This record gives sequence, structure tokens and C-alpha cells, in this order.
Amino acid sequence: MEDAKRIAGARERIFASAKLLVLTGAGISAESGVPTFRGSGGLWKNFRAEDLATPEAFERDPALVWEWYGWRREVLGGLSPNPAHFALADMERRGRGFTLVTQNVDGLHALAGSVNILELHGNIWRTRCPGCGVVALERELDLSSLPYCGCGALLRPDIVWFGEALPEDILRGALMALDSADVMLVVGTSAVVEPAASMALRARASGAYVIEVNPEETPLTGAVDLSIRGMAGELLSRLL
Ligand code: BV8
Ligand code: ZN
Repeated sequence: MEDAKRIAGARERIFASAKLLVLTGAGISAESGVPTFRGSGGLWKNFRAEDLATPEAFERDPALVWEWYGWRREVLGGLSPNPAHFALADMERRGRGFTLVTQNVDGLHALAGSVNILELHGNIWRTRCPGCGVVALERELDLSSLPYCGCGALLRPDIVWFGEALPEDILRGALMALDSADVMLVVGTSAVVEPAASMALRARASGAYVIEVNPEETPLTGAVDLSIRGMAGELLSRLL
């Protein structure tokens, strides 16, 4: 349990900020029951996901890649947001220059009521057509066979795979927010995946006070202004 003084200090900074930027990773969804990527029950462990979350894997074996996403949609389907997600949705409603950037593809921030969400890595509930470009929200996607678009092309998850560029407009929005933020909160990320991992350092370099919330140390821990050990569900409710 983190000592109350440090949390009080962080709380003061957050409520004094004119522009608060929050970056979340899989850890914020852990208490909802969503497996993280690199933790002990990690998604990557069972599926060699570095080999699956790539355009090459989809090219080589679309059925296997869709099977993996189908399984994750099943797992996610019955899960709900946790107090950490709700705390951020409350924070957004208070207005005052709040920006939420997430690496997560699980859609739980939106379910918790967050409205303006910059999804750096896409969203598992959307499909995208490489043929005609149409993007659709499909929570009930029938994956008993490969999903095709009306235009005839094979649909893919609307997710950013390794080696793929992040959506230009979303990345630009996130970079603008971090260049103008006076406080940045980094919650539940192992800070290994770029370009998200470097965002906290970039925000700090342009003057933001950076606070990390994570039960474990990460490569960011030594580089931020305040790193608080603990679970997002409990800490965000106390911080916000
Ligand atoms: C790009 C979608 C350039 C998939 C994801 C070498 C070879 C090849 C590539 C690279 C390379 N070196 C660098 C790269 C670039 C690569 C990269 O960073 N690789 C890493 C692995 C080294 N990045 C890319 O390829 C990106 N694109 O760079 O494009 C480009 C430019 C122009 C033109 C063309 C190309 C694309 C990156 C996006 C990859 N897609 N996901 C899918 O999900 O199916 S990344 C994947 O990891 C997830 O999206 C996830 O969001 C992300 C980061 O993981 P975390 O969110 O941090 O989760 P993790 O499990 O790791 O950690 C959980 C944390 O929570 C832990 O710290 C834990 O302690 C904490 N926690 C646990 N419980 C709690 C908690 N915290 C709080 N409360 C709790 N209760
Ligand atoms: Zn199409």
C-alpha cells in the first residue's frame, strides 16, 4: 500500500492541472479479468503473439489469427469495466483539458463512459476492410468461418499489429496532448511497446509532471516524477 502522503501529493498535482493527460495500458483492465500481455497469465505466453499480431501472420494464416481474436472477444465479451475505468470517465466529465490515450483494444474505457478516447492500437470490436477501407463496429461477429466484406475482401481486426503504423490522426492527437500537458498519469503499462512507451518521457521533456501507477517497477519508474506502487482500481479511485 502506497503511503498516503505521496498519494495526497499526486492528487494535489492532478487537481491543480489545467491539462491532464492519461495513458493507459493492459494493467488498467487487469482487475476486470482481462489477461495482460506480458504478465504471468499473459496473452503473449500461450500464443507466441509476437508471431500472431503481425500482418505477415494474417497473410500466412488468417484463420489462426482470427481464431486468436475470436477467443479474445469471447473472453472480453462477459467482462465489465472496473473502478479505475469509471474514475477516468468521471475525470473526463469534470472537463478541464482532460485527454485519455489508451493502448488497450478491449473497449472497456468506452463501456465505463469515457467519450473522447485516443485508441493508439485500435479496437478488437471493430473490423476493417483492406479492400474498400470500411470500418465497422461488430460486437456479434460470426467467426465460424472467415469474415468477408461485401466488396469481397477478407476483413481484418481494426487493430494495429507489430510493424504497422499507428493511425496518423490518433497519433497526432496524442502527441499534441503530451506536448501541452502539465500533468501526465501513466497507468498499467509495462512501457515496452513503442511509440506509446516513450510518450511519458516526451511529455516530461516538455514540462509535464509525470506520475506512474503500477504494482511493479517498469522502465519508466526511474524516469518519472512520482511512481506509485499499487493497483489501478484502488489507486485511481483515491487519486481522482
Ligand atoms: C510501429 C495490438 C512503425 C495487438 C499491440 C523490433 C522488431 C519489430 C518491431 C519493433 C522492434 N523494436 C521496436 C519495434 C516497434 C514495435 C515495438 O514496440 N515492439 C516492442 C515489442 C519492442 N512497435 C510497433 O511495431 C508499432 N508500430 O512502430 O510502426 C512504423 C511507422 C511507419 C510506418 C510503418 C511502421 C505498433 C505497436 C502496436 C502493437 N500492437 N497490440 C493485439 O492486441 O492483438 S501492442 C500490445 O502491447 C497491446 O496493444 C498492449 O496495449 C501493448 C502494450 O502492453 P501493455 O499495455 O503495457 O501491457 P503489458 O501486459 O505489457 O503490461 C501490463 C502492465 O500492467 C504491467 O506493467 C503490470 O505490472 C501492470 N499491471 C498489472 N495489473 C495491474 C497493473 N497496473 C495497474 N493495476 C493493475 N491491477
Ligand atoms: Zn470491403
